[in-house]
Amino acid sequence: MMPKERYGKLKEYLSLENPILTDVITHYEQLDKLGHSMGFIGYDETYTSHISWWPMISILGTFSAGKSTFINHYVGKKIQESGNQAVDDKFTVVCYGNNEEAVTLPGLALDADPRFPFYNISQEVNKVDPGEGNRVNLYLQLKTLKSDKLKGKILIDSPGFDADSQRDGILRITDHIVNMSDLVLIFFDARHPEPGAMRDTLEHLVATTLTHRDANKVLYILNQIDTTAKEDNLEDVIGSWQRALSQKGLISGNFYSIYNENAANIFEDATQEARLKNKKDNDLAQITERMDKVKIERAYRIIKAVEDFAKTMKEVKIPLLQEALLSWSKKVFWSSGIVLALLVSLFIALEIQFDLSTSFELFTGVLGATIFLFLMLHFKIRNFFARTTAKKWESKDPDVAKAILHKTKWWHTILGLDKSNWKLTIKKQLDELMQQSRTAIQRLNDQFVSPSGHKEEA
Ligand SMILES: Nc1nc2c(ncn2[C@@H]2O[C@H](COP(=O)(O)OP(=O)(O)O)[C@@H](O)[C@H]2O)c(=O)[nH]1
Ligand SMILES: [Mg+2]
Repeated sequence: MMPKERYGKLKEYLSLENPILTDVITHYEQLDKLGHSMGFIGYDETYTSHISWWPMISILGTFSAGKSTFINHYVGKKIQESGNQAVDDKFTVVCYGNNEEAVTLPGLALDADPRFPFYNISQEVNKVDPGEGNRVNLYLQLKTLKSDKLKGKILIDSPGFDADSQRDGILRITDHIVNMSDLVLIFFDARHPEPGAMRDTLEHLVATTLTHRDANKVLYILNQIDTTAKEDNLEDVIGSWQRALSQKGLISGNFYSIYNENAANIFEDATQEARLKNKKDNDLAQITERMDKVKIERAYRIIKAVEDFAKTMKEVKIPLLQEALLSWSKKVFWSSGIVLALLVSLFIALEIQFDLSTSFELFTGVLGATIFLFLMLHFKIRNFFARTTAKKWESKDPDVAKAILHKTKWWHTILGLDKSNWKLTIKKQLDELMQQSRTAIQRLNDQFVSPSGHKEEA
C-alpha cells in the first residue's frame, strides 16, 4: 500500500474514534516528506507503518502460567486452548471480527497487512535469524471473534517460552511486541514457589521491559494464587517472586496477584477462600481497568511517536548522515583530484609530443575526450565511495545507509557539505513538528482531563 492510500485509510478509521488523531495523520505526512527528502525512508515507505495503530495489549510470561485462560475469561469466550502441555507455540493476535465463532488465519495474513503490528515482521526476523522469517506461519496466527471486549483493541497471546523455543526469532518478536504494546501483562504462577525454573524467560522479559522508556505500561502478574491456599503461604510466595524480580533489577513495579475462578482448585477452607478471592477481585479490577483504558494510552502513544521520530531524526540521524557525507565528499574530492592531475599531465604530454595546438580540430577533440574521461571517472568514483560508505553504515544504522545512497546521487554537489543549509531548514521543520506534537498532547489532555468538570472523559 502506498503512503497516500494509507493516510486515507487511517484517517477514515480514526475519524470515527478521535478527531485529534485524524489531525495527527497530517503530522505523519509531514514527517514522511522529510524522511523521503533526506532518504531515511524510501518513497514507498511511511512512518505510519512503524507504529501500531491499534490499541494493543500483549500477554507474555512463563509456560502454563494461565495466559490463555486469562484471555478467554477477559473475552468471555473460549478463543484459546489451554492446558498444561504446550498447546500453543505461536503468538496469537486476537481481534474483533464478525463471526460468533473464532476464525483462525495464518501468520502470513499479519505479515502482509499494514494495519497490524506485525507488518513485515518476517523481514525483521530474517535480520536476526536468516531464513527463519520465511516460516512466519510457525510463529504467528490471527484469530478473530465477535466480542464487545475486543472492539477497538487487539490482544496478543504468546507461547510459553522454554529453553528450546528461545530462538532469536521468538525473542525478536517479543521485543517487537513489547515496543509496540500499550500495555504488557507478564504472567508467572504461584505453583512454583521458587522462581528458579523460570529464570530464562523472566530474565529476558524483565530485561526487555526494564530498559523501556515507558515502564509503567508493564504489569507483573502472579497468577494461580489459589494454589497457595493449601499451605496458606500467599505472602511467602509473593515475597519470593518479588525478591526474584528485584534481583533482576526491577525496583518497584506494578505487581498483582490473581487467579481464575473457573480453573482454580477447590478451596478447603472458607476463610482462606474469602481472603484470596478478595485479593484477586481487587487486583483483577485494577488490571481490567488498565486494559479497558488502553485506547486512551494508545492515543498518547501515537502522538508521542511523532515527536520521538522527529527528535531522533534531528539529533541522531542527521548528524550521522552529515558525518558520513563529509567523509564521502573528501574521498571523492581527493580521488578526483588525483585523476584530474593525471589527465592534465597526459594532456600536456600529448601536446608536447604531437603539437596538438597546431590543429584546432585535433586540440578540441583531445581536450573534449579528456574532459569526458574525467567526468566519467569522477562519477564512477562518487558511486564507488557512496556504495562503500553506505555499506559501512548498513549495520550501524540502515536508515543512514539508505540516506547516504540517496544524498550522493549524481546531482548532489560534493562541495560545501559542511556548511550547507539543507539541514538547517530540515531541522527547523522537525522542531515545528515536535512543537505540533506537544500541542496535540495538550489538546488530548483537555479532552480526557477536565479540571473544570464540564466534560466527562470521552
Ligand atoms: N489452579 C489454577 N489453575 C489455573 C489457573 N489459570 C489457569 N490454570 C490452569 O493452568 C493450565 C495452563 O493454563 P493456560 O491458560 O493454558 O496457560 P498458558 O500456557 O499460560 O496459556 C491449565 O490447565 C489451566 O486450567 C488458576 O488461576 N488456578
Ligand atoms: Mg497458552
